[in-house]
Amino acid sequence: MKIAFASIAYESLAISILSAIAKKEGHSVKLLHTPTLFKDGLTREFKRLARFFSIDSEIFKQLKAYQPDLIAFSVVTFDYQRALHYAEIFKKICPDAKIVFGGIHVSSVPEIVIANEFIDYIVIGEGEIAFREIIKHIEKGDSCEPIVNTWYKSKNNTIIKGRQAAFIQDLDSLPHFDNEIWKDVWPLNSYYLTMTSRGCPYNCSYCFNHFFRNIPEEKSNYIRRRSVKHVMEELNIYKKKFKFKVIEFWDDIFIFDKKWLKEFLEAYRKEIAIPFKCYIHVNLLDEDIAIQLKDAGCKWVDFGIQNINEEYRKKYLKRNETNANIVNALKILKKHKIVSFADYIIGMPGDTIEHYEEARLFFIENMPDIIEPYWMTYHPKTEIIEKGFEHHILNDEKMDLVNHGYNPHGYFESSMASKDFHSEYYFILKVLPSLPVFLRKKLTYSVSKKIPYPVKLPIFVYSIFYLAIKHRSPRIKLFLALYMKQVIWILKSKLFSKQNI
Ligand code: B12
Ligand code: SF4
Repeated sequence: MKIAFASIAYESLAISILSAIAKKEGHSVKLLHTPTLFKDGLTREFKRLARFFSIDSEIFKQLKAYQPDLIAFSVVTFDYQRALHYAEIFKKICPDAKIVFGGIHVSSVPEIVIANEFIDYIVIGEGEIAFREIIKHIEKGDSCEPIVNTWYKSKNNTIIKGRQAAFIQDLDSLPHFDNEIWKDVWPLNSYYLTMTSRGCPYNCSYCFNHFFRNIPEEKSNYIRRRSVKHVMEELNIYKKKFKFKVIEFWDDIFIFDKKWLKEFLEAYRKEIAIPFKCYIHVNLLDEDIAIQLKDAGCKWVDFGIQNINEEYRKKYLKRNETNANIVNALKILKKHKIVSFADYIIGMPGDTIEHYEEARLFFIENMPDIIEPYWMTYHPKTEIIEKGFEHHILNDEKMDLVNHGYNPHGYFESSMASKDFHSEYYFILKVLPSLPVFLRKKLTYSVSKKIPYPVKLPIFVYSIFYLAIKHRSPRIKLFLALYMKQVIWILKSKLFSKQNI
């Protein structure tokens, strides 16, 4: 069977694993990648540049030439509307091809996604087994058998719903990610993305984990990890192939399970020894772990603070760490010279200017290397939605927009709850770590308010680049490498397709 994977903007590990499965079963696989440069959420949107670098018509031509039997999309809420746009056009180009949607957004609002007439199958929860079964189902023809973790439309347009199976317990039973599929469009020689585990031991109210963990009808462990051997095998294969310079482990919490971590980091130090970044939780970090991370090559860690007010954090965000835990983690990281990125959500329901003042003063005393403010985004089926309603930020109409993916806040757009102080504190938190110590106290809310936008913008951009260069941030390298690679690839595709006309 011929399978096309549609990707928008980013490398996706879901596509990598599904592609590996399809190839293992002998199917032919093609990536249809739309880079959407300058409207990918990584930069501000620049409409003209985005139009210039669009390769939609080339993608449509490639699709027409390939004529797949199945076209697969993996979507988060952020790109759901864009995915629908492409799926509708793809179906017109290849009316006989089946279209399948999977991913976090689909798993949170399946009834909304299946309602699109051009979508044939949707997958809820984990997709590896379902994907194999969908391929078989298409090969068989008009069977009406339910498919595990899948909803599909039968010939008379009724929706057949399969049972929600237990989570895959043995992650080693899965093949390695098929990274080859990205080699033309993603800078694999500079940045390598992977995951060693699935699930998170925590349950924050704004995160997908708390609904995703409850999807299966059967009881099964949500938190699972690949064996050290399985991960090392993958890293060794791709290290040789791509010679990447940085690895980012995207596990929700990389440092859970001390025993596994120790074994892994020892093997990693001996066999891979490439600088890496990972995600931690301050409650799990101790001196022992920091030393092991550092010895193995960990240069950067990222963790969530999200709101500095302990009571708010506990009640609204369901995060139980104390500020003392945060201070302790920052001290350990500083001592072992591991760069700390602290995530902070701006514009949460019911947050107050006093919380931000508390945060400003806290950071002046306990400064992470980089503070990453993110605008609050409500994602379907997350618990924080209740608080959005309570604080009159959300209502049924707005919730409907959220569920349909019309709330796409990238890194630079303010959220629907924005009050004027939110933008000021977004600016303050972003630039604070880049200021000389004596200036930090001076950047108060009232000072920030007086700085005009044309002055603020260069300070903001300077801070991003200054801190990125100072701490050799892997993201900025990825960003530059990605844009360079994709621009070259786009120009080549345009040239190549013109020659073919
Ligand atoms: C790595 C990562 C990124 C990376 C890479 C993104 C990518 N597209 O892979 C980067 C930094 C670019 C990123 C950016 C963003 N991210 Co992000 N990211 C993640 C993270 C940590 C891991 C994703 C991953 O690779 N998982 C591993 C794969 C194997 O799992 P999976 O995607 O769930 O796929 C499985 C199933 O869902 C299913 N499946 C998925 N797709 C398909 C398709 C088919 C056809 C089938 C059959 C099955 C199937 O099968 C897969 C295997 O079992 C997740 C959290 C998490 N733990 O999943 C957040 C997460 C996906 N990100 C999130 C968000 C909000 C964002 C941003 C919007 C942030 C922002 N403000 O800009 C952007 C959006 C970018 C985008 N368009 O994807 C949210 C999404 C919530 C939502 N409802 O949409 C998540 C869930 C985290 C959270 N807070 O809850 N992210
Ligand atoms: S710790 Fe991070 S990944 Fe885990 S539930 Fe909270 S926000 Fe989600």
